[in-house]
Parts: sequence; C-alpha cells; structure tokens
Amino acid sequence: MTGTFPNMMDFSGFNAPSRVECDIFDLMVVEGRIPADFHGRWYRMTPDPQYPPMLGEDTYLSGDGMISMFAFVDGRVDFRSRYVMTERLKNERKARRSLYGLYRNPYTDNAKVQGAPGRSAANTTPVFHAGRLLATKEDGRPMEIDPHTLETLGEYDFGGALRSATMTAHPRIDPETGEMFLYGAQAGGLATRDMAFAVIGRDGKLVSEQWFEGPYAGMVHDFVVTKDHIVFPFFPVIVDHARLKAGGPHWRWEAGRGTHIGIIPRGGSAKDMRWFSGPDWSFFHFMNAYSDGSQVHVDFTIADEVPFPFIREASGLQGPPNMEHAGLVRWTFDLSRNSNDGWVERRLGPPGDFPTIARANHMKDYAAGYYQIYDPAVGPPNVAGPVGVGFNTVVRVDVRTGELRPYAPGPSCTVQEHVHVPSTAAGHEGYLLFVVDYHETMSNEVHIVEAEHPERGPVARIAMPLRLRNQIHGNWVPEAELPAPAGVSRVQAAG
Ligand code: V55
Ligand code: FE
Repeated sequence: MTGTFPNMMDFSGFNAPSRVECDIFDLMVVEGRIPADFHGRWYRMTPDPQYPPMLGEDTYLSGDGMISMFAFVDGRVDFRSRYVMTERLKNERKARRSLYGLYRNPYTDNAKVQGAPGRSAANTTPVFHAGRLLATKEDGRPMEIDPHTLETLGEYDFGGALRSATMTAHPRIDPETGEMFLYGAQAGGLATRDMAFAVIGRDGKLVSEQWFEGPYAGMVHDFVVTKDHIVFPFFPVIVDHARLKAGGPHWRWEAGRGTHIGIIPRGGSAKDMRWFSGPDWSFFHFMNAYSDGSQVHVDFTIADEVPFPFIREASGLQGPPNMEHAGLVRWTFDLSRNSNDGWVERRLGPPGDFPTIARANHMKDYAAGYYQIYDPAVGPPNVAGPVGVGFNTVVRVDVRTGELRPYAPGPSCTVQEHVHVPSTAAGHEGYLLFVVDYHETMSNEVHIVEAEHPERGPVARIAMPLRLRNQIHGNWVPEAELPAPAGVSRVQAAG
C-alpha cells in the first residue's frame, strides 16, 4: 500500500513522482539528427520518492535517488533508469512504506531504522572519475553504480581511505591532471562544523585528506577550484544539533551570520586558509573560477536569500525569495590585500542556475558559459523542480562581453539542467543537451542545441515516452572513458 502523495508543489504536476525503472531501446528522433560525434553516456539523477512522506509532508530533496542514462552511439540513443539501492530504499521496500522522517533529521525516523547507517538517499549528482560512477548526495558517502547496467554496487569510501562521513555532490575534476578535488561538510558527524577536504589522484586513489572548521555548520553545496587555489563558500543556511534533537528542521536561514569565503593555495594546507567575509548571500552553483597571480576570479549565481521553500518556511521567511540583487556574478578576491577589504563584484548575467562550461576550460580563463534562466517574456511561470518555478530558457553567456544567446523551447515549457557535450570537430564549441518539460501535455522531449548558437534552435529533438522528473544534476561521459562491461574486454567491446 503506497497511499498517495500529499498535494504539495514537491509532488504535484511535473514534480509528481515517476518511480519508473525501465529500458527503452532506440528512442525516436522527431526532428533533425543526433550529431555523429555523440558517442557517450549522459547520466542524470533525480530524487524520486518510492513512498509518500512518513510525516505527511516532505521536500523534493528527500526523494530516493533515481539514476538514468542516455547512451548515444552512431546517431542513436537508448534509455535506462534504475533506483539507487541505498539501505534507505531497501528498508523502505521491506516495510512497504517510508520509515524516514524529516530531511536530514534522523531523530524523526521510525524506531526500526533509528541510528541505522545508510540514511542518505544518494539522489543528487552522478559523478564519474577514474572509471567509477558514483551516486552522490552531500549528507553521506556515495554509492557506486555499474556504469552500464546502473546496478548499485554498494557504498564507496575510496577503498576505506576516506575518513569524512560525507562527500559533496559537487567535486571538481582538473581536466589536465585528472585529479578530483572533493570535500565533506559535517564530516565528523551530524551538525558539526568539521569540513573535510580530499584530493583523489587520476588513478582513483585518495592522495590526501585534511580537515578544518568552518565558520558555522552551513550548507556548503558547491565549491570551486582553479589551477592555483581552492575556494570554500559559506552562506548562512545553518544546521543546529539541538534543533534536530527536538525534531526540528535541518536547515535555517540565519540572517546576519554573513558570507564567508575561505581560499587556500592548491597543494597547500588548511592552515593556509584565508577568509574573506561579507554580508548575507545565498549561492547556487559555480560556473568556473580561475587565478591570475594573487587574484582569484569566481563566477557563480547568487541571490539575496535562500530560495528553497522548505528552508524558507523553517526560517519564517514569507513569500517568494528576495531576488533584488540576484544574478550571475564574478567575485574577485585579491590575496595580496587585507581580507577585510572583501571582494570586487562584476555582473555577468541575469539570475539563473545550473551553470556549465566546456570541460576543457575548467579552472582556467574562459569566454563562454551556459546556464538556465526564467525569462517572464517567454511565458508564465510553471512549477518544475525543488525550488518551485522552473527555468524556461537555456542561455549562452559571453563572460567577457555579457552577450546573451538564449533558447526557449516554448511559452509553456520548462527546461531541465543541461550538460555540455564536447565535439570532436576542431574549433567547434560542442552542444548542450537537456530535457524539456511540456506542461500542456505533461510530456518530455530531449533537445540538443549548438553550444555556440542556442538561439538557432534544436539540431535534434528526441521524444520521450515517459515523463521525466526534473533532474538535480547530470554528467556527460565520453564512451572512451568508460570501463568495459563486466566479462567483456575493451577490444571485444569496441568490436
Ligand atoms: C541540493 C540538492 C539536494 C540536497 C541539498 O540542489 C541541496 C541542491 C537533491 O538533494 O540534499
Ligand atoms: Fe547542486
């Protein structure tokens, strides 16, 4: 007996749970052609709750992790979706109902699973590194997934080497050295200020792990790395252990606690951390960052206040979030100056989220970025995803000139997060690949646009025979980087 999901924006309309595990061979291309150099996998993840919330209400962000894969080869594409088989999901399926209470509050769980390991829903980002596919969520260790079958292989802790209890859903990979940089917030346990920071070598082995204390136990959802520096952002969405014990919400916006940016030299130690502090800001995701001598340029999307409705409610914030100063910005930190001097801000574009760039440009000076925005001139707002109103436009931004090249599929459409797919053709900027939500028909298509010219419209449209809940994050993995399927050598696999 699954009951029904509550009538909340988190579970209604396009946010209605899907819960479909399936295989679809050869999706239908309904317009144009899939570029011939698409040879790889697009992995994407969404929370997709197996059961209605135990306590009547819950956030989108608590849903059980669902991973899906679009496998592209020779102008064709196959689809597969599977649940991430966490301890959480196994326990729920055994009981045939939800056993877990509030978002990241184990004190509210059913007695059957109180204090049991494996509470994380592993529902945020499919991370691929050193031949391994990991289903991540920032409240726990990742789950390793077979990149071909999408079968869950078990919790992954870098061969027992990782000490942190958590790993971010936003590690950063240096495209040249192949190193992966990651951190864990609340690394030493629930509601601690402990931050772990680890470097994983190109071969997948943990090279180093250091710990430091954050200014408060905040939500550190993303971070960013340059060729010379590592940047840790803190903004005032804060957890409190006493509140959790009392059965309260995990996060609260605590106005006045300020924004704190910690910067260390790459290869340096946590002791070298320089802190820059300023007024309260809410961050989304980082587009890129690069160092130029003592200057560190950090490009990301900011807003005046936290946007997640469940956090706003827990914080007593009324109505829609204040977006007065929201936008894509560049903050420049000068390490040769006094930290109290703060940073210099330059506006790069309108408010939005899900910024990406070509993988080859990560950590270096660059020209083009891509992200999603909501443009009211395109059409009225539609609910899609965890924040509420979904984006309706994918835009290329020239971060040097501010020029914008938008693509909006239609007035009643929302666009999910895109991935950037590199082209094998010299000088070609690649493609953007994303799911489009058609709210009039409650159906989806996948669209592919030229990264350099989204405004020219799709080069291919692929029909989806099932509704796809909005992804949190996805990644593109070129076929050549995948391990051979079990029992098949690379030579056989290529033949
Ligand atoms: C985010 C997503 C999460 C989460 C915390 O998109 C932050 C941000 C899907 O889960 O737990
Ligand atoms: Fe994220």
